[in-house]
Amino acid sequence: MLIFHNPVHHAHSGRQEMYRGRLVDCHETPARLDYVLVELMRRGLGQLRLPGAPDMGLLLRIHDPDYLGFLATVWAEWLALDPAHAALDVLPSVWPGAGLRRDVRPRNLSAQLGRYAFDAGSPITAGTWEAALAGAACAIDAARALASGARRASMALTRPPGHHAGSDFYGGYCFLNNAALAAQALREAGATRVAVLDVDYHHGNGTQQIFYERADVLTVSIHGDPSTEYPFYLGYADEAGAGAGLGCNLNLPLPAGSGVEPWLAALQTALARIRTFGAEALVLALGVDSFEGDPISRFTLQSEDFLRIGQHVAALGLPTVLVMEGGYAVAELGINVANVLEGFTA
Ligand code: Q9C
Ligand code: ZN
Repeated sequence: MLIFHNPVHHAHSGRQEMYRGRLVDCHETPARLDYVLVELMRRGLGQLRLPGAPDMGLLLRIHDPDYLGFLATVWAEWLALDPAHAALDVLPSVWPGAGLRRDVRPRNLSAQLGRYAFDAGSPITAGTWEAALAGAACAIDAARALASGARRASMALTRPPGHHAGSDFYGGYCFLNNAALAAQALREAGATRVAVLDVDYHHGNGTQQIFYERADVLTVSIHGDPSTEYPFYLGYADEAGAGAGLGCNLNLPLPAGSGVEPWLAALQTALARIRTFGAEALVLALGVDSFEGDPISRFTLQSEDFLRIGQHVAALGLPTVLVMEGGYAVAELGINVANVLEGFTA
């Protein structure tokens, strides 16, 4: 398996996220990817590749131009406000939420942050854009590596993650939707129908939004019930897609505390839908925060269970792009991700 890894992911390193009235240390850290890379190499599970330049045309078919312009310039704007900002991260503190919803575009930077961010947990740092852009290139290149038909699977090993980012918004530690970019690249390389299977603990709200009205990309997500779990406002079972995309979104929420049995039952439901959809290629949005030891999530999967996930997904027999998403039990992260790859390739 070719593994496109993000060589500049360290450039994105948030300090703190807002949680229950405090700024707490970020969970989404550079060390995460280092652990995965070390374990994959230790087990000989793939060949590393560097991404090429990002295809901005493809990025613009998934993300809004104003949003990309904002991400590209926000750090410079932040510094222009005050040179002392160099030592601080950018976090929003005001939103066009309850009572303020109107389609205006204020010049003020705080106001712009509130338009594009949906939480105060996703700090932007000096290297966020550079890291996210290189990650997008990993996802696109991983998809194109399959399109040649020579290989069964490839991986985009990157951070920041992507599945919470939509066409024109960020949040949940995500800025560019790597899985959506991979799916779009597969479509443009000739796959008539593509499925995105999101197994991260959190609902893939960004991917859902991007493809919600499209019939050519099926989005399926297995996640903690949003009535108690982040991102709370989307991820319910009745969100089925709209317009031409009606029936092409499947949410499989499970109660917090669920273990591997209901999880694997949901996976079988997901795989059956992907088969009836007639997907010709698959993107696996691979978060391993369903692990019992995850500090911010509440499923109870064990490290061995990730082998089975890899085996079941491989049984679809589809060309597959694995895209790294969440997982915050840093010490076990490499083992859990490597187990998925090992199960997949077994
Ligand atoms: N202090 C991904 O897994 N914060 N994003 C939860 C914890 C948001 C997770 C509160 C979690 C986002 C890609
Ligand atoms: Zn997650």
